[in-house]
Amino acid sequence: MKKIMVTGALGQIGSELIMKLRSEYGADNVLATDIRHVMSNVTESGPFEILDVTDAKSMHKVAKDFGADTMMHMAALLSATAEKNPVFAWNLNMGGLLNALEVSRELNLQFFTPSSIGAFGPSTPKKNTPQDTLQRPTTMYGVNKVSGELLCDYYYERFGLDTRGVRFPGLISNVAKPGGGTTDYAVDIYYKALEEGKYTSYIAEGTYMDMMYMPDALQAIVDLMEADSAKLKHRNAFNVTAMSFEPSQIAAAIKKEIPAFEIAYDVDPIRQAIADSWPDSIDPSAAVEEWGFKANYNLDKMTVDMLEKLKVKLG
Ligand code: AKB
Repeated sequence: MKKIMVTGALGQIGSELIMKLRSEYGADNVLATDIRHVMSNVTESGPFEILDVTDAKSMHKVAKDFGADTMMHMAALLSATAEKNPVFAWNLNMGGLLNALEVSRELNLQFFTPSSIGAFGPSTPKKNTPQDTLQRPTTMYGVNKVSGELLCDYYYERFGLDTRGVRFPGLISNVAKPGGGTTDYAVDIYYKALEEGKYTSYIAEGTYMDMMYMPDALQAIVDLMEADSAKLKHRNAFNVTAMSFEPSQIAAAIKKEIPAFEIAYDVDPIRQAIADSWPDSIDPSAAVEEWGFKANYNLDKMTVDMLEKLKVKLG
């Protein structure tokens, strides 16, 4: 049985990843770590440790004491927050990743970390963006993500560390809200649809971005980590996506369930500039070919499920 340590366990992905891993591999085999403790399913359903990922010594000790054989490094600042504080973002995103890779090398752990569509930039082909292409991002987050992809490849080539990763699109979930991302509008819109019947989007109509529903994202992580190493030609930064849409299309999908729903626009120039620098849609065929990536949710199916789950959550 695997012994998996997860950093950033109380974040948007971590909150659900921990529960999925605990149900697949056993609660005691999945150690959740985060810089803060907030009483939740994550902290109450299995082992939890406070950990600042910029503290390499503590990270080593926590991983060693737990007897980890796998590291999933999720702690990171998202794109819009990183743009507000680029030096802090560099230190946290790159420092945390380097520490997680070093600890994994020292203890010989299988390693996962997510990259993002943010690793692409304005000169990247915009439509059906290939797996291997031009990457000149113009955001601090993007610079971190490209550097991280290269660093993970380096640890595999140089030290034989079993590093694996995907480029996630915007992730939509009904458990923990994302914080400080550019694609967050596609989560907020569901909350506001139920709470107020309307939503004002900070992303302009016509701005396409890739998205994926959280259950598909979690399954992708498990499938990639379980994949036969010999079949992986790319190891890190696999393009994965389930759908590409722009704000009026998600609004139309919500309108099918809540006919009175209305969308308006009040564009935030910072997040709009980030979105404009990212692809409209990416090509996940390398992930499909090398480890059988598959997404089960399209926009309509996700919308029905999101609204159903959020109705219960919001009461
Ligand atoms: C963000 O918007 O920053 C993230 C991402 C696409 O990496 N959701």
